[in-house]
Amino acid sequence: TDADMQRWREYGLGQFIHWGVYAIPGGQWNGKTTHYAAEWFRTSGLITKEEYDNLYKQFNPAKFDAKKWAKQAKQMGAKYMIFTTKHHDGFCMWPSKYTDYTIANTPYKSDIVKELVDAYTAEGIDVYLYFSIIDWSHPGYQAGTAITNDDRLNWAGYTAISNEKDKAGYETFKEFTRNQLIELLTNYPTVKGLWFDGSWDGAWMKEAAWVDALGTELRDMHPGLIIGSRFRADENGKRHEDTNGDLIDDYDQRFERNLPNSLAETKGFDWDCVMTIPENQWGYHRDWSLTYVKTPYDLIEMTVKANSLDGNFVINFGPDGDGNIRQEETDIAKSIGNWMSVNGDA
Ligand code: FUL
Repeated sequence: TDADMQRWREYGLGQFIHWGVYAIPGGQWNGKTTHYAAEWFRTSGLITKEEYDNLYKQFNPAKFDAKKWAKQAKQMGAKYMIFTTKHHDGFCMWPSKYTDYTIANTPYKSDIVKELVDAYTAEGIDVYLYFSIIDWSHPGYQAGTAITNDDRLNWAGYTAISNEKDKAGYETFKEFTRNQLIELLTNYPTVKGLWFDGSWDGAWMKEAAWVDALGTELRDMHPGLIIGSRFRADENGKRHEDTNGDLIDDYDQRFERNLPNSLAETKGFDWDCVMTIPENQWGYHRDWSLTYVKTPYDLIEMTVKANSLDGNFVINFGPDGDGNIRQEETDIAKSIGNWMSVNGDA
């Protein structure tokens, strides 16, 4: 609704958190390091699928303290937080009843999504759920694909649904996705919105009408729900531009790590820009010396730029497998908070 979008427009600064089983290897396995994004570790070639798919049996973040994270985010000046409920690997940080590949079957057992929703809400920070359409763990999803360790960047490999068996598999995947989204909104009724990812998946793009209907269904069950533009993509990956004002999208996720330079470029859309601290690493990577690590000044400058062009800026954190936010991120959060407390509208 207008009131919800108005609230969204006034956030200014947000926090993203990428956390999942990929935090256990942290980009390294058997003495080898991947330079590619640590949250894509299942496809790094350094680990077999079997090894990766068993990692969750070790997930037991003893240091995880949702309240501590929420306090830190509050001090930083974040007004909203986006959390990875499920990344591309398909591992669910909540106890989904539609798959066994969830937090409930780890030694940790507790519902991490609930802990975070409660802790951030208590600090007055709005919570949004990141949800990946791509799900490498679902048999129906993979029916139409052939994801090997070699074709990790072959997007086309995600799209080919060439026979009836694949089609039937994809139908079960669509139903699974719908069930999980309904489950999330049912379990966490205070969340404000959904931040989607992976809609570049070719089969999903062909489902625009079904996706629109699902968007309407989700909005009907959760009044005021805000949905990011990556929920839907047409076959060219274009969204707002070609829908003639008939939008199911509330805001545009197009400017990921790529800030616009003028109001003309934003075309009046509501938008946010999500940003990593090191280059190209969203999940925890053990070795930050591999890339340039943004300074607090870099991030504040980007926040100012985004806000001046009517967008929100969202800084990503990647906690480790034990549930620690690394010292560098803690220090950056503190510096940004210092600036925000003087110059932000906190
Ligand atoms: C991308 C993903 O592939 C990355 O891993 C990350 O989640 C980023 C925010 O979106 O599409």
